[in-house]
This record gives sequence, C-alpha cells and structure tokens, in this order.
Amino acid sequence: MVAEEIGTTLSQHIIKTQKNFPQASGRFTRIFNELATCGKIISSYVRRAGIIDIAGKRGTTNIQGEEQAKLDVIAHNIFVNRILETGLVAGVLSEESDDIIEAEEEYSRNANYIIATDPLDGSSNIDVNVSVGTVFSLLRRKSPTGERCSKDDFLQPGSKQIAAGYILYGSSTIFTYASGDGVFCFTLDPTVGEYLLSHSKLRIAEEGNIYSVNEGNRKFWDQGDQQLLDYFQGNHKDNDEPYTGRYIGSLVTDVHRNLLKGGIYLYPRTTKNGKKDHGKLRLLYEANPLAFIIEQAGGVATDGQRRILDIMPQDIHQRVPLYIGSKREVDLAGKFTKVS
Ligand code: AHM
Ligand code: MG
Repeated sequence: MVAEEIGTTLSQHIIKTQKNFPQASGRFTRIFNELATCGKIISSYVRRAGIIDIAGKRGTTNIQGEEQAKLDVIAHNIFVNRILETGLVAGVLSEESDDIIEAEEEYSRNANYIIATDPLDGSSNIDVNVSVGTVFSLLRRKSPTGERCSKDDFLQPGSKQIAAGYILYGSSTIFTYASGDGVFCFTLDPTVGEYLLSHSKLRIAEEGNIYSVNEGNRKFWDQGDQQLLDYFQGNHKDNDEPYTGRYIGSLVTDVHRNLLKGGIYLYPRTTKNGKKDHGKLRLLYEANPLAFIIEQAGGVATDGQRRILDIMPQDIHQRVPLYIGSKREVDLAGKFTKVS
C-alpha cells in the first residue's frame, strides 16, 4: 500500500474507482455502500453472540411461541431486506432460502442487478467464537429490467460476475472485494465506524506451504485426493517435505488466510452418504465469489479439473468440489484428481 492510500475508506475507494468508468451510473457505489452497512450490522451481532440470545438452534421457540432465530437467519434477513430495498437489486439468492427472493414491485422497476449470498458462512463456528463470514456475488440479471426475475437469472457462469466479495468477522472485521481491477481489503476501524484500506491489489503467492482440508473425510475421498493428501503430508514418492495443515472449517477464514499466506483449500467430493456427491460447497454463493477473488489475486480455483468460473450452473443450490488457492498447489491437485 502506498503512503497516500493510508486512511482511504471503502466508500472513497469505490467512488474513486467508479470514476474510471464513464458509463458508471452510481448504482454500483450504492450497492456497495449497502453491502458495507450489512457487514457492519452483522458484525455487531456476531460480536455479541455470547451475550444476547442469538446462538440458539432453529426449531426452538421463545416464550411467545415464536421460532428462535439463529444468527445465520438474522444475517439472512438483514442482508436480503437491506439489499432489496436499494431498488437496484431485483432478486437475492441466499443459502438460507430454498427459492430466490424477489424485490417487491415498487423496488424492482429499475433493478438490473442480482446478488447471490451466503449471509453467514461457517455459522456452526459461532457458538465457539471462531471466525465466520458473509460471501456475496454480484451479477447483472439476464431478464429485462422491470420484469419479474427468476431462478434462471442466477444460472450464469461465475465468469459473468461483476464483483464478488466477503466480509470476514474475525479478530477484526474485514471487507474484501474484487471487481475486475484486483483485490482490495478494508478493515473496519471500530473507533471511527469505517472500513479503512488495509490491502491494495493483493496477490496470492504462486506457491504456498499450507493445505486446508477436513482430513476426517479422507476415507470417503477418491484415490487421487487421498494421494494428494499423502503428497502434502510428505508421504509421497515425489515429496517427503510435509506442508503445514491449517483447517478452521470456515471457508471464508481458510481462504482469507491462504490468500495472505499462500496455500490451498480443498473440499473434494465424497461418498459420505453411500454414493459419490459433489462435495459440500455451493457453486453460486461460495465457490464462484471466492474463485473470482482468488483469480484476481493471481491464484486458481477448480473443481479438480474445470475452472470454477467456467461451470454453467444447472441449479441455484448446486454443490461443487473446490480446490482453491496458490497456482502451484491447485495445478498439482488437478494432476492427482485426474487419475481418480
Ligand atoms: P455452511 O455454509 O453451512 O456454513 O457450510 C460451509 C462450511 C464452510 O465454511 C467450511 O469450509 C465447510 O462448511 C466445513 O465443512 P466440514 O465441517 O464438513 O469440514
Ligand atoms: Mg456456507
């Protein structure tokens, strides 16, 4: 970061970058301001998770017989309501809702964007004070502005994303985004209530020495994935130097660490439920936005063979195996998964 960038706020930065696009209408800036606000509000809930009664499981009821909200449902409601009320977003696809949520007619007349989100990824970690995050993917709708949007609007490959980002609620709250001109991180300064630029045009190392994976699933993996793990652990004929294992179980946090330090995160397909699945992670609001960011930082993201951003989705909640991070390790993973 150069000296004159120090102290730059997220909104200053977005306004400045949007000035480079003569056709920019200010809509992008307004959506980003709202995303930033959602992050601040969700962050304030996350920070109080042990104090206020929001860590309960869904399915329990409060004294009025109402269902108790879990923090990921709270995050979903904050995110969806605020984003749709901008009048610029025609529909939101959220991990917390089976169907897409359309904007009310009064808000959708001029809305030409759509957003896919995991409002609180890794939320099973909340009860034990481990970092979680909000992930978002911004796309242009396919259907004409003014009409009702549908699931089909969301069935676009990740390469069509206009922007993507995540808000990480860790030891500090970090807003990271990419929109075609590199990756930028802004750290929320609680003393001024603003996100301040902390990493500019972030690049991921071409090779790293961290692997992040849930090794407990090993026996359910394809042979190639098991051999890849042997490679990382130094139990392979081509490599007797072990990597470092780091797995938080919170995708945003694991990917963020590897973005800064270099390495690979993987969630391979498994046979956990008796037949081969597609792993756990969702293409549209987990894999795509993170792949967009990692690629713009110089890294790679695949499903083992295909570039994540080239996959044409068939379903809004489609799952996909994910290998994401430094180029060397993800390319290497491709060699191992090919033989499976
Ligand atoms: P979630 O969206 O329900 O939180 O699930 C996604 C999370 C990721 O953050 C994390 O990397 C992964 O699930 C962990 O899964 P596992 O517990 O199987 O290792
Ligand atoms: Mg998730």
